[in-house]
Amino acid sequence: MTISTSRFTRATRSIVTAVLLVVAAALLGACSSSDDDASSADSLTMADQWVKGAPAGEMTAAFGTLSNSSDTDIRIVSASSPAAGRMELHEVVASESGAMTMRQKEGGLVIPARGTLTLAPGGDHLMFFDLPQAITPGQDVSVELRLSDGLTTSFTAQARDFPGADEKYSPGHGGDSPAPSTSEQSGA
Ligand SMILES: [Cu+2]
Repeated sequence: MTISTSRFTRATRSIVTAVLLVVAAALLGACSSSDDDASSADSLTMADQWVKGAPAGEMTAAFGTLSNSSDTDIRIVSASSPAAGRMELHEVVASESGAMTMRQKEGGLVIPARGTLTLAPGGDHLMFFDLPQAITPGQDVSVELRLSDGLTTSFTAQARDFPGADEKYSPGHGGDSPAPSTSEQSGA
């Protein structure tokens, strides 16, 4: 009797130990995979986003508020959209003559740790060039953002009619697109 009890206890103990090991392994696994998932792309969100409607062949821009929920700065290095021939990351600055012009933002768009970056007419924006088709109010436009760590994140913005955001375009210093500025000016 004593022997069988002891055997039973030993067996139970080893089963309990095995179960605990499995549970611990599962918890560790869950833990490490959730760490992997908490990437820069997951920490970046876009709110109140919209795109200015524009005719085919023209340029336009997307705006909104980018939020970074992580403890590290997030840098957007490029953007693309099926609605644009190509895209650039822009800022608006006052030229020597005092006119507001837009140009590529050197180093891209940075959303500070636990902070936000507002993209708005007259300020930073996601620039669309060479629209293959008109963007009409109410239409959904998807945009993909590429981050400095190589990850990407996407958002969809609705197009709206907007009379402003007509800053002239001055190709940025050191830019790779030496197009004559006259052909890049907004015709709106
Ligand atoms: Cu622009």
